[in-house]
Amino acid sequence: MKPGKVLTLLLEARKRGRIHLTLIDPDKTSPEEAERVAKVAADAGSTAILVGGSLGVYEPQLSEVVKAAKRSGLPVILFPGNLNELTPHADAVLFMSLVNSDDPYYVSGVQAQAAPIVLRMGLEPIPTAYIIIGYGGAAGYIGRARPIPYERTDLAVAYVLASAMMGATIIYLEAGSGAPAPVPPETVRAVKRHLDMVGFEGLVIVGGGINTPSIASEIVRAGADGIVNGTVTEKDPSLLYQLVKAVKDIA
Ligand code: 1GP
Repeated sequence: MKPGKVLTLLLEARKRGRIHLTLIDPDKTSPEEAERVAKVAADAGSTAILVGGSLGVYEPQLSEVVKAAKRSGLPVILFPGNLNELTPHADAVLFMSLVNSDDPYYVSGVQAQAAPIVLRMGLEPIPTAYIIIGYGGAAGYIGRARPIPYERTDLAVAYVLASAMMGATIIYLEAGSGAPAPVPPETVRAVKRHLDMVGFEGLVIVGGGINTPSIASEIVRAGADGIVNGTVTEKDPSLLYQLVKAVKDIA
């Protein structure tokens, strides 16, 4: 599949530096709040807005949040927890397979349900492998993941390599929203080293529990192309300034 507009934009942004993604959960954020947060994100230098959540999202509210976030001028990418999280108002969708789920529904079942809808909506699908490590949070629980233990870098590498070999363009390493510990930097380092061996040309994005500039910078130094911030965005969007800076300061 030829890279679409939004994926191209992310890949181009990566050539200039690291990527920062601001996550807005429509279950916890009103459209007014989403507009405010997205504007702060744009001003802080975040690369794009992700919109999605694991629970409580329904389409009319999702569409309003997406439309509001788009007023920031940043691309808005859906980060769906299920079939109910699609709207034609977004610019693209992380078309994800939860690779280490024990339930085939989350690996390829919901994708078959979603594909014709994504096509009809004219949404750009960004092929994404979603791999849950450690804590897992709501995404891990709902998605029936068998989270890879934090210390089992070898298992993370195996899932990542398989994802690259199956054609993922984004590999999203997820510790779970609000994770007490993020994906370990050594895992990110090992993942990156192995992806280089197979000539992976996509992006490694890391999320979950990256709550401080020093953790963000450590993860990016380990080789992540970008990070995602959800919880801190909900608590205090002004923290995005330091987080984006920490990410972009790394060459
Ligand atoms: C969750 O990776 C994202 O899916 C972000 O996690 O809420 O912990 O920032 P946090």
